[in-house]
Amino acid sequence: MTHPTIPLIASDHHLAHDGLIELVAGREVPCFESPARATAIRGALLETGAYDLQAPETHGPDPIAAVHELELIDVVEHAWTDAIAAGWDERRALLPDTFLLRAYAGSMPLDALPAARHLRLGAYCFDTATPIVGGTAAAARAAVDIALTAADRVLAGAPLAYALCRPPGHHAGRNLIGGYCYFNNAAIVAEWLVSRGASRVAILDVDFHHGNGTQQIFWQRPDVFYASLHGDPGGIYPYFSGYATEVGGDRAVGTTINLPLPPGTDGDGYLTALDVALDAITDFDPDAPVVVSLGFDTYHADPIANLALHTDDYARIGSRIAALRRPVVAIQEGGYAVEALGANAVAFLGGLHEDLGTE
Ligand code: SP5
Ligand code: ZN
Repeated sequence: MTHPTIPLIASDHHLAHDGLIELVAGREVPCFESPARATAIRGALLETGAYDLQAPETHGPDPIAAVHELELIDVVEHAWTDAIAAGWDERRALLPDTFLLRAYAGSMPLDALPAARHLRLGAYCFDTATPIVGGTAAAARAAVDIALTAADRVLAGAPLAYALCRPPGHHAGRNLIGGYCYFNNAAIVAEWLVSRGASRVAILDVDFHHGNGTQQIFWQRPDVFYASLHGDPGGIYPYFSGYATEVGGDRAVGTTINLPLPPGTDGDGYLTALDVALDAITDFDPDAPVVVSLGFDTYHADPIANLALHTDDYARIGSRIAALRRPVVAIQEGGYAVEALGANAVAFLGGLHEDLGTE
């Protein structure tokens, strides 16, 4: 059995999405989502000799607009330049400060917004941890192209391609940014696969956090299955979604499955829940590559999480996903224990690729 190299799609555009801070309970801290994360993963994968580093191909704005509202794209693209034009210091990252909550609107339509897009941020962003700097929009666009290029490689016959996306995407909704996410890379790939002729696409989300954005985007879509394993939102960000009772909208009941995990869940416990998700995907029977939203924040030493996975568990998770016997587009989401990210990516993708084989 031969093992050709695995496409590793990456670019340096993310490096300028830097200098970011976030507010955690009102305290300003360096953003956990840092350029060093991607640098570590890329270095470790290339060191194995098993990966073929490729630049993303430009896919233009249409695939993004197929998933996100134009007004949200406009805010991501222009909040920074509008803030600078208004005199804000360009050495500091931009965060929203006033949020348009459901409770603010009540039954009022409230459809007027400030012309300056930095002043609209709180109508589109749901947390204080999704900062914008000068390089953010270009990095977010590049991450989409990275994900779409990986999907193209799998459509062209590769059993596996890895998209080293930064910023991540699964918290971004149709008209919403948050959780370090601006454009939903995995959702854009799923919609891309549909546009390429798929009638059933499955997304498996193994990031530690619930992918609220992905779930929202496909809530009423019977043709896109969403399965997520994550820390129990009863105590874990994003708090307001990811409960087991959420199973899809009235037009898509059963095509969303949420598997919240208790604190301290280890590799064995994780694999038990993963099997539930994988069986559901097998039953759904996608006719396109499986889209994996891949986070390593399930790691025991992750600074913002509470599960207990170790590096060898990622190899087991990868080979269990390979047992689906379906091609995989793996899209990087979170994971903040920078010193372990490289080894965890090598373990996961190695286990997945080895057991996927090449037919
Ligand atoms: C893509 C992704 O993984 N996004 C996660 C966003 C999480 N942001 C909220 C972090 C809350 C951090 N709580 C810190 C506890 C520090 N000990
Ligand atoms: Zn996460």
